[in-house]
Amino acid sequence: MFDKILIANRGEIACRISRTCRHLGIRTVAVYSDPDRQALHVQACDEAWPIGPAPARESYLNAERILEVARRSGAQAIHPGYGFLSENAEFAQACADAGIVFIGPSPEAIRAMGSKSAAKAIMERAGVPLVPGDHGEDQCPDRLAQVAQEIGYPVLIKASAGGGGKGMRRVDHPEDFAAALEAARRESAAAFGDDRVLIEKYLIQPRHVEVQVFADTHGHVVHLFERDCSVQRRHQKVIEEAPAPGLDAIQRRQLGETAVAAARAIGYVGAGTVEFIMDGRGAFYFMEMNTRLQVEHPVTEMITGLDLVAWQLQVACGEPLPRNQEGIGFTGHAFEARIYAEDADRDFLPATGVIRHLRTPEASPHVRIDTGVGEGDEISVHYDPMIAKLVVWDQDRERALNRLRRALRSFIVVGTTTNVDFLARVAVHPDFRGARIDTSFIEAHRDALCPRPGALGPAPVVAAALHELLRVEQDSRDQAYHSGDPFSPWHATHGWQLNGDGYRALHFMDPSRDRDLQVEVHGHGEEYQLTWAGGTHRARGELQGDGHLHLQLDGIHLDAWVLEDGPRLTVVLDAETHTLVRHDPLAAGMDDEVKDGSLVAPMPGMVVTVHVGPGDRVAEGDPLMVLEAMKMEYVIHAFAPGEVEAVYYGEGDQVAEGATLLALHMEEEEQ
Ligand code: MV4
Repeated sequence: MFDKILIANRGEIACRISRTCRHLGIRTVAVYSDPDRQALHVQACDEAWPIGPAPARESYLNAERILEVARRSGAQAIHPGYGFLSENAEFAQACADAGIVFIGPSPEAIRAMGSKSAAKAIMERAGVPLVPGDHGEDQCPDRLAQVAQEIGYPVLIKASAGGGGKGMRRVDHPEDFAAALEAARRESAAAFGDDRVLIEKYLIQPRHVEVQVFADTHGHVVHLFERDCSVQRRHQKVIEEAPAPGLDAIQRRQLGETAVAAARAIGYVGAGTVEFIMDGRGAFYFMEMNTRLQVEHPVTEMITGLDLVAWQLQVACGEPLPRNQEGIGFTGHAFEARIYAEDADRDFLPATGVIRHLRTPEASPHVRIDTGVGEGDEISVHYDPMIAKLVVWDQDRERALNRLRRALRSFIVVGTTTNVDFLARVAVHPDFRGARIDTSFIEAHRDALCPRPGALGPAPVVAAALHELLRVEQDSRDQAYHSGDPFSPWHATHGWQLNGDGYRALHFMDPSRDRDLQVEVHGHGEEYQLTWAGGTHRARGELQGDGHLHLQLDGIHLDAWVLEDGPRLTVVLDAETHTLVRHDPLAAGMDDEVKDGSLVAPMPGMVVTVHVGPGDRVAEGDPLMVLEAMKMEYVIHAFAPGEVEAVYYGEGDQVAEGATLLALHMEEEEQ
């Protein structure tokens, strides 16, 4: 077994790999970019080496620097994790050339699976079922149109060098085929430098079911059952589960054996994932093979009880697989929810920020949290905005899903926007609970999963008000205790006044509803009476130091979390997160975020397309500019009809959140 391994990654996967290495007594070398100097993965490893500035292409993708660190630190192997260099055949080759073991498949296997059409041709020869279609040997438009006719519409035109949904076009009618083919070719050439395409029968609302496979250097190949990853958004997995619901033993065995055949077909070594799409009848077809450990591997580990990173290290050492197929079973059901810094209510815009508070559910044999960030860490634009993976297991799907819901309720992040509420809404959705899932799930249930904020109920307002009132009481008690005159009436906080019943006013803003809340407080000993537009309510509570608030609202006992981040109060109640902002009348006038007539960047990113120039007339909703951040694109639209006065950034420019991008002279309102 290795003595020392360099982990060429960051965040949760780097922490996760270091855990297994520690269990196996293997020393670990971390690499870090400048902003990651204090990161958890650096603290988790035995030594840590700087590899460059923040941008990934100058740090975690800096193959030469990483190899140099491996040589100088004496690491015998490099584990790439996922993403970054994990599927880079040149890097795998460079490791081999440097006599350093690359924990993963051979460069040849990575290359073979890198081209969609080449992979499909190999799989076809191995008898792996493919979606009816053509793999693009002959790129003649007439030939491709004939293939589309033969397989029947709707068809899908896919870029051979594409992946992750990029360069795909659905065509429903023959008369649209030629134009769609041209457009798909142009897009593919622009995105991948290769305009070859393949044509397939379009499967309506398929499921994404993938099989974990493992192969060693002695010819043994096994599968570790399947995962269902159908709940995706823009080809980004959101919640994964194992095993796939609704499969019978025969389907499960067929899937596993087919995936093993696929791995054998390319002489695969190491951990791999064979991805299939499955139609409503349960027929499944090879989609692609990933030659790395997947983000969602923990759900497989939870149902099999196996450590897949340990297997990777053993295989890379030339050891045989620890189990044969008969020795691999599974029990129960597991889910993984990916907790991201993103705003589900703003089309999943990536969010950034510093994590002020991070509260996670208690870990147990049922609940596992893989994370690479802690309080004080920044979620930046440079890397994937993943905060953590919440993984749960129980004896069956129903119980596991209930655990997921409970765990999401006590997963609290303050300091950046997260998708936790969105995940909780997926977990409670009746179709998800009923395992009525496919790749269209999120779009099909968008309104339920990303509801417009409803009316703000009394509980979050009462929780915020009690937090303020109890904090004032606590501070006054502290002051009285430390003052020379603890019983002075100046320390009283119950609002009593000489003539009449004292009362105070609390002023909050509710930014998601653009509302002001004036709460009138009548304090009577332990109990308060709170009045605002939401009515009058009796309230009392006990505030713990960590923000946990046990409250009684009109006699009903509730538990809430109220966490402060400057003037912002994050109130978490019954799996819903509310942000209220304490209004400080002394604070300088809040500048409007959007200066009239100008459009600001909603997030940091890079300008990829500018559609307009000064003098152009635009209608409301016209696309003006496209920004890219975290591998996704966001269109900036005209918020009103008018004329473009100025464009302040061009294609390729980096912009900070809040940067003014364009100035728009709005048409005068009709009188
Ligand atoms: C398909 C398909 C329907 N029919 N192929 C999306 C990206 C890549 N993984 C392949 N994808 C698809 N290929 C045929 N012939 C539907 C998808 C698809 C999809 C597949 C898996 C997971 C999520 C998806 C979301 C949209 C479309």
